[in-house]
Amino acid sequence: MTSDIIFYTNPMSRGQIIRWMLEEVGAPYDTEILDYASSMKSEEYRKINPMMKVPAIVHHGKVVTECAAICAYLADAFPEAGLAPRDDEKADYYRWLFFAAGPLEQAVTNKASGFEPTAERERMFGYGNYDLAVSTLSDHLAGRDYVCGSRFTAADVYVGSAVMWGTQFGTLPKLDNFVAYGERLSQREAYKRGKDEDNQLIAEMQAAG
Ligand SMILES: N[C@@H](CCC(=O)N[C@@H](CS)C(=O)NCC(=O)O)C(=O)O
Repeated sequence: MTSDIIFYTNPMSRGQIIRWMLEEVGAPYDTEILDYASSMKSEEYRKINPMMKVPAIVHHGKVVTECAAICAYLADAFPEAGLAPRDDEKADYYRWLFFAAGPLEQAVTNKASGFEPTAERERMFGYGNYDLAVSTLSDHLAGRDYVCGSRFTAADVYVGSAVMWGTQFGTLPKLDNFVAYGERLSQREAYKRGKDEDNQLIAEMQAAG
């Protein structure tokens, strides 16, 4: 181990979000690649994440799991990167970070799994219905470059990943606001570095069979 951060991931996972965030932060990190069937289910890893899922980070001996939490944690832990919210950005930052991790993710994964609540049941689902959750985020992005307005923050790594992932895989509609936001974010050098690294790891894994 050569750095203060250990990053547990698989290149074909939500770990891509955290690699992007780590690249944005610019702090050195050691990567541990876990295999879905074996090392992710090992006793050793279960001590880090009892959910047996990636990603996770260990920083100064503390474990952080959940992509949205890791993004917010890293923004706070490395303030020099300027990705934590200013006071006037906190309302949007927390609101949309939690919106994407909760209601939006549930709306997307439920729909992709072929499940949608009946109109009578919508009130007990945090997202109400898929169309409402999607249009609510799209409307927020209208006329602004980033979640908090004109400045990129850690919230954009998480919300942006959800938007880019969803529009790419067809679980979110290619609305103009989503497409423009995704194009803006994908120009970032840290995003490209993270993507290149994960793509290279995927190619190596596939070559190794
Ligand atoms: N809520 C978690 C989701 C993590 C998650 O579901 N990761 C998937 C990969 S994208 C995983 O590790 N799946 C392995 C499994 O459940 O066996 C987060 O935001 O980090």
